[in-house]
Amino acid sequence: MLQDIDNQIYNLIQKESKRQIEGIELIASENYVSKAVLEAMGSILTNKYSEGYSGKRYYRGNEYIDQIEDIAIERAKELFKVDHVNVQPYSGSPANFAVHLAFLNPGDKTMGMALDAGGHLTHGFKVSVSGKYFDSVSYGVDENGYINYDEVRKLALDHKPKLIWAGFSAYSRIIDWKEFRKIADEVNAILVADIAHVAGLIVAGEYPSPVPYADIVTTTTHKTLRGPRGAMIMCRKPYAEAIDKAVFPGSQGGPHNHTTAAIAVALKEAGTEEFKQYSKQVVLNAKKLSEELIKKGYYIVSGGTDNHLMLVDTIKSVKLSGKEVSNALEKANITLNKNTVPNDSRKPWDPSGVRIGTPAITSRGMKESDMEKIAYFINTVLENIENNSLIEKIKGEVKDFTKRFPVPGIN
Ligand code: DSN
Repeated sequence: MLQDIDNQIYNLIQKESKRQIEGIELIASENYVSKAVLEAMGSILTNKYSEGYSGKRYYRGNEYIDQIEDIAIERAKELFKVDHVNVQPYSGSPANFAVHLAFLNPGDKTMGMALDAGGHLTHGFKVSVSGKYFDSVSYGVDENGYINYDEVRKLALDHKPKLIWAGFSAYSRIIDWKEFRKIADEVNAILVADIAHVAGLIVAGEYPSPVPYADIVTTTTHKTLRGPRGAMIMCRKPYAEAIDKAVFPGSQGGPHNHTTAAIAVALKEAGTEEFKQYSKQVVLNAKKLSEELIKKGYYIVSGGTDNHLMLVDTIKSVKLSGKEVSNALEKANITLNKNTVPNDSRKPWDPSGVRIGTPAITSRGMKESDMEKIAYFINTVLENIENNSLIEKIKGEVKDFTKRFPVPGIN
């Protein structure tokens, strides 16, 4: 047993488990997986090498791995209604890199949402390979925090990118996938939708699907989809070969078969009525939490949310940076991440806001009335940021509060 062989690591896992139980997890990209997903993830499938694809492997002994990968692919095809799925990307960033590799040569143009507007590093940010090896152009959001499709169109027409990315890490509104399709057609670009954040909501019908409009759809599997840390690339048939080649051998080696099996399990769970209800509640909770924070005088970018997350401009709200806010809340067992806000004058390491998400707390069974309590905890800590004994008292209240909500996969 791990406890006997490596007590040091065992103890740290126990401590992390306690931290997950006793805290309020508001990081918008995190979630708690089921025991079934954990079991597949921690299985002997990690022992096997399987470079290649089902029926076309470079190593022998892949009879069962092929079946597992086929099941994961079929489940994803059915849930997302797509022609082709690659379930091998190790995570979101390698998946997005593979898309660039599939269609662009170094120096070619790629276009995505700016990081400070809510986009992702891998959509062309200058320190990522997507911005270093490719010529990247970024679009932002308007003064109300919404994507301005006229600006996107103008940039596309001016720069003629080969790839246009639609998708985000910190945008709380609905994306007009159809409008992106029109823009991509006007400049003959390939449209890539990155649905990492909202994949689970899409499956449950709580967020519009880009599948009718996008050529390629990438997603991680561990956020609202509530699976293991991994990713998938879905695409229309004509792009399938280029995508598969870009993943293997283009940018990866052997697939992580234990992850593939856990993705298959998560996709099965995502097809259930329980998951639909869960996803509905994720959005209801996010709306309620943003309303409660607004009532307390907080400034939410774009004035609210249509999905599972919101961005709070903490400088405007409480005259504290995102770093100060996230550090203070952590002392009270409330975890979230500092985040840039649109047109941020501060740097990502110490930006003007924080991002808040409801997928993890909803997996613990929290409902709208619990959002009132969470807004109260957040506000009390931030109004008393110098008062360590009060923050310690709130930490105690947070621990008591979380006892009512078991963590899937743990207790
Ligand atoms: N780190 C993920 C997030 O928090 O949104 C994206 O890569």
